[in-house]
Amino acid sequence: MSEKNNLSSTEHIKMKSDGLRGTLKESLKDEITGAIREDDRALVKFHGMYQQDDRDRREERSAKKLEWLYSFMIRLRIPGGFITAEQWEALHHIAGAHTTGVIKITTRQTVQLHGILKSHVKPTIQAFNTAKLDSISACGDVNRNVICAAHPKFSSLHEEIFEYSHGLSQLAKPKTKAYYEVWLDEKPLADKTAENDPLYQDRYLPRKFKIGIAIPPTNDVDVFANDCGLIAIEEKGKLAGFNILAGGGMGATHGNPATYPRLGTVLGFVPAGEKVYKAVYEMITVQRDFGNRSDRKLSRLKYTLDNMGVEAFKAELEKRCGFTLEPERSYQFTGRTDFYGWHKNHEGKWYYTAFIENGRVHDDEDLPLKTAFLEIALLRKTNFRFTCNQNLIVADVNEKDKAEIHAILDKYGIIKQTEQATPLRKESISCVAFNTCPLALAEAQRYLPALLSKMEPIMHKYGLDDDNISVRMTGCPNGCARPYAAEIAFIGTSYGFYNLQIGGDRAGMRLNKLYKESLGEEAILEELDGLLKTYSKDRRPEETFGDFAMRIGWV
Ligand code: SRM
Ligand code: SF4
Repeated sequence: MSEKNNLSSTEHIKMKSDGLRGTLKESLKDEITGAIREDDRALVKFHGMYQQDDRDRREERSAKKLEWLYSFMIRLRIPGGFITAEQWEALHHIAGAHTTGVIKITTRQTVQLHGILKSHVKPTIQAFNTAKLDSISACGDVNRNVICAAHPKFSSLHEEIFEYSHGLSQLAKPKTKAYYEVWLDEKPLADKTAENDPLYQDRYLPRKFKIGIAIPPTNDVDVFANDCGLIAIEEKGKLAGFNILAGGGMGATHGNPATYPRLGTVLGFVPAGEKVYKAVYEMITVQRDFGNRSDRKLSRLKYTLDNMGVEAFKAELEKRCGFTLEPERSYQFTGRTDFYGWHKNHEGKWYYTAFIENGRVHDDEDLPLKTAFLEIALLRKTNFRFTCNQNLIVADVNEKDKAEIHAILDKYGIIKQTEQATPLRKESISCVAFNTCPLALAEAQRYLPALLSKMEPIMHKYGLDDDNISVRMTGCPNGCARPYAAEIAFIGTSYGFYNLQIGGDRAGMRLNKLYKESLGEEAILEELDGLLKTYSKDRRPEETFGDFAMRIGWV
């Protein structure tokens, strides 16, 4: 069992938190500061929020002897990334009233709102609650937003796996009613035994836990990057069950070789139904009981799995499940790209996937995305789905309404933007980084678009305009844009400098490797020019950049 001595400070905060309540109510009332008490900063994450500050303004504030400009980021729990038109409308107005105004679609199929001042946090949560949206356990040492293949074009399997994403999210939702008391002013329960939580007990998990569900041949969820991944297996047109994998995770720390990104290991097959829930639940309990609780850098499931060994981990899981996993069934992934543009599903409903660069939905002078999607939402003829590539699907459109929706998308330039963005850009992802992420060492979403504009002429020069090489950028090695699973990755080392990693495959089944350390823009472009030139000349037919990089031995 895990180390009981030498628990990390977060473990103590959790244990004495009175079911994640801490002193949050008192912290919120304190008008002297825009921040909350230190212990509450750890607890508020379990409620889906992070205390942040505007990093662009730190120096100026410090010079004026003012405290940093604190605000909060709220991340919603939206399993499977589905919301209704009514909910989109609410999200639009909440973003306008309390936040920077940007609706940020994340790499885990949900949204974040930034820049919420302390006094606005409660009204924001209450407004979300009215719209039947919540942020419970969107962050913290618990199971996070459960992601699943985004596009309903995959026939009835999609509907079923979407149900699993909801079921699993519910199964692993903490039992504490703290969220309802602190943010929604509900009265404490007279009988606290309803809060007894057999899954999380009083210490919750050693670290965050992530579940993703993919439907081959598309790996749009990057299933191997999750602590627990489920790969849907279709047999005779039906969902037979899932290959279950464990131990995916991207986070690493520069200069700490004990930390590393890892792709999940397939443990076996579980038939559809109750056994799937049991297997996932017990995987969480194994991590709860065996995960490292003293060093948070080494506490994710991937380290638990590697410390125990895959066979011992599997044996423990099977013992707790009371059944053995069947041998893994065959599957094949071919890519991770979203299905841009219009596509019809098996029921004749239409779906439009709009390219949203870095997931930032806002009103740009040339591209008023928020205005456009609000206009669509107000028609009440669609739903909306978020993708793990940070894009937005206008969903469930009837044939008779398609022309009307298309006209709105066209009027606001979304069709043009989605059709005309290069495949390189449409395949790219970056994390948030500056100005809100406290861990950022370098820019990401504010810089990648400009870097791509400099890469595109190089791609053009070598006849690679149609090549959708996957490019991912993060402002630090934590891996929020899953960069280690990209063909080309830029991982921030310090302001303006990035490690250049190459050699991932297109389906997210192989990690890339470090090619050159800490390059500035000029050096990056010079390196890429050389690499892309050789790739364009010497690659085999159909060979992708990542495969070529590995074959030729660049890394
Ligand atoms: Fe992440 C921490 C943003 C997906 C690995 N991530 C953070 C924080 C909260 C910084 C912090 O701890 O204070 C970032 C907030 C930035 C901001 O200002 O908004 C942040 N992560 C994001 C998002 C918004 C990136 C994006 O641009 O889309 C993604 C939100 C996902 C969601 O909706 O839940 C996001 N983060 C990921 C992913 C990708 C995934 O899950 O598929 C990963 C890699 C997979 C994994 O977990 O290993 C990821 N985030 C991390 C880590 C490294 C964890 C580790 O095991 O070492 C951290 C740092 C930490 O937890 O200490 C982190
Ligand atoms: Fe912040 Fe690093 Fe995650 Fe980017 S990868 S959002 S810089 S923690």
